[in-house]
Amino acid sequence: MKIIDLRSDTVTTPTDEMREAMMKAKVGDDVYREDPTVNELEELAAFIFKKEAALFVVSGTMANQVSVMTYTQRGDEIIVGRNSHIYNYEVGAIAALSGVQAMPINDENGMFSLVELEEAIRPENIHFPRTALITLENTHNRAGGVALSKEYIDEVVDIADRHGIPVYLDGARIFNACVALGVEPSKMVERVDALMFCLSKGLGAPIGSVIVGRKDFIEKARKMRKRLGGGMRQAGVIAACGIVALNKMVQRLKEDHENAELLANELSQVKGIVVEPVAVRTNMVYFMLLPGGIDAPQLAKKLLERGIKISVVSKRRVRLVTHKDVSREDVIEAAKAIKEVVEGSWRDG
Ligand code: TLP
Repeated sequence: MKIIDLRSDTVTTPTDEMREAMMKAKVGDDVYREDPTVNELEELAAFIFKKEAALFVVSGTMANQVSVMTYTQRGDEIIVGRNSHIYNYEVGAIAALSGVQAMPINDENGMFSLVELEEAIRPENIHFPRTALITLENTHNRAGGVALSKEYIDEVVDIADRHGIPVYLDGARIFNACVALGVEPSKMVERVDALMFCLSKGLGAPIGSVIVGRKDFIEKARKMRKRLGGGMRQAGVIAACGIVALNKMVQRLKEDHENAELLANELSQVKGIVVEPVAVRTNMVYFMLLPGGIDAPQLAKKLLERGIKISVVSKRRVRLVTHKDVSREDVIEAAKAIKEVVEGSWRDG
């Protein structure tokens, strides 16, 4: 049976060009910094974002955690969005690994209220932890894959600067944001201290994320990566796919965005579904299933019987993600199947 997998863009498989690049990659021991392909990927990433240096890591989660470890000391506090990946989907790692606590603030549309942000920063007081870091996420996954503007990011940095606090961006899908908004990646992150982006999501590489920032920060992060057991050896074989991802796979993200828009439009006409609106859509569609009809786990089960995979976020909330391995036709087919199952459940119920 043909499978249409809309659970995540993490399910993408490497292109033929990536497989070829893997086979031909020049390699060395990256802990000695002797892997030419890893070095090339890191230099390319630093160049794209116009930052001093970069560090290749195995996953987005490792990138976020290495960065938090590098910026903080035990007992510090970091400001995170209530719906952010760092706070929700990393197994409590900021507490477990860095020994820091979270100050979660509202990020309903992917953005903090600037007033709330400034109030969340701890003043000097013998009782208080130090606010060591402010984290942002762009695109913001749980807020609907919404792309946040450079202007908003800069406003956050203005506040952070006033208090001398670094800003770190979880840019797992930063290229989606840049393509959707037509902004150069280096412009978008011009004022953040550091960021990470993922190669293994919409860009289609099988493994890997890259942290980008100042040279001294990246040097410390390299040591933290080693501490976590993330020092790799002949990693050029995977870095080679990352180079193809950066050179060849960024511009095509707009197809994913068009497919997501199409999906959102089709689903918004289905009885029993409320598609969540976003200011700037990228490659995600979140929707709610109204009480009275089928719920999200049941919908996932019924669709699976037809070869369609979706993400259940909660009992009535669903996420669909478009990516290079789903076509426009697949999206139309999935929307049709969802309509049949959901509207059918209202008739049957
Ligand atoms: N997100 C995954 C799941 O973990 C939810 C997905 O399917 O979307 N930052 C953001 C904003 C992310 O969305 C993700 C992955 C990560 C970090 C972590 O990346 P990985 O999975 O490589 O550790």
